[in-house]
Amino acid sequence: MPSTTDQAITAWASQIRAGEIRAISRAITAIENHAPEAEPLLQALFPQTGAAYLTGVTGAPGTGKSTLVDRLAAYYRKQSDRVGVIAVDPTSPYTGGAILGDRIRMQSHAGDNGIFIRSMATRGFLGGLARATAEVALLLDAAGKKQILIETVGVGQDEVDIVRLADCVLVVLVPGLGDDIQNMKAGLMEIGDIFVLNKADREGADRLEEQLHAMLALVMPRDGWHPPVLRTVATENKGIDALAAGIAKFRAHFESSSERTRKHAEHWRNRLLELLEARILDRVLNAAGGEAALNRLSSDVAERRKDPFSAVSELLARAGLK
Ligand SMILES: Nc1nc2c(ncn2[C@@H]2O[C@H](COP(=O)(O)OP(=O)(O)OP(=O)(O)O)[C@@H](O)[C@H]2O)c(=O)[nH]1
Ligand SMILES: [Mg+2]
Repeated sequence: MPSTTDQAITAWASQIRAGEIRAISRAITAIENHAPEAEPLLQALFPQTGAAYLTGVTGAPGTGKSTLVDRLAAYYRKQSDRVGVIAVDPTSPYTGGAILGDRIRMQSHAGDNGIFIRSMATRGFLGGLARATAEVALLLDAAGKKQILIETVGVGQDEVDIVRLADCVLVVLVPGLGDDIQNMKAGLMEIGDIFVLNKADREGADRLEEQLHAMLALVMPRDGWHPPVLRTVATENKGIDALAAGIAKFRAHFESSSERTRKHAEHWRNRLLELLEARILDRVLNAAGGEAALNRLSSDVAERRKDPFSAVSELLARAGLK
């Protein structure tokens, strides 16, 4: 893209702040592709961020996460909050279906400029999916979305990293599937701030709720917060108000606590380390002949002409870092 001058970035940033959908979409593509203009753009937008509340929605495939997100989004729109939705599609052979599913549901919000929905594929990401999701959340925050909902399938480390980003984490369970709660990732139990018992219209809801309470009794409350179990029937819009109230209660509980500040500082610490790593690598490899020096030193080490520690020192010295 040729238009990466300061002026172009400034103009682009103001379109994003105004909530212009095309400008936002273009920025997400830049973030996904790790394009060079993404960094100055986020830099320009950063001062306008920090007001959004991020809710992560995770759980096994097919538990009704998208339906819940859709209903919560509608709830927040009714409160006049602008909403951003990031659906991180699972790496599965059904990707077409998952994306299509989001599109179909999106239609219920068609024509509403106060909501922005984007699916991100989990395959082939440069620099990590968690990074891209964090940056897209920052972008939507700058675009004035006060509620940001992030849907992920709670399976891999990537998803857990994404969910860590959220201010409030909803873990979605359903009767039948979750009969054997012991099979549930122990990690999920620990990251859940609220447990959503969806498809409560199905048989086995009582049993699942009992099991959940038994398991939760063993989890230490964080800063006095005991994760509640809330029942929903997302398809019938049942329990959504109570769920939104639960999220608001959690938010109020932690608004004043040091936990939230600590969590944000930890997030930025990790991000700064990533950025630092990227910058240092960039300096070393982009210094004149850096790539060639790396190749030459690699052979030297492989053939025992040099030890790896002196080789790294040499690379750092070449870039003026030592
Ligand atoms: N009976 C019943 N069905 C539901 C409920 N909520 C969602 N469903 C149905 O469950 C199926 C899966 O719903 P989705 O919202 O796509 O689930 P998901 O967790 O987003 O699925 P993936 O993104 O593929 O992991 C759909 O057919 C929904 O209509 C509910 O409360 N009760
Ligand atoms: Mg889904």
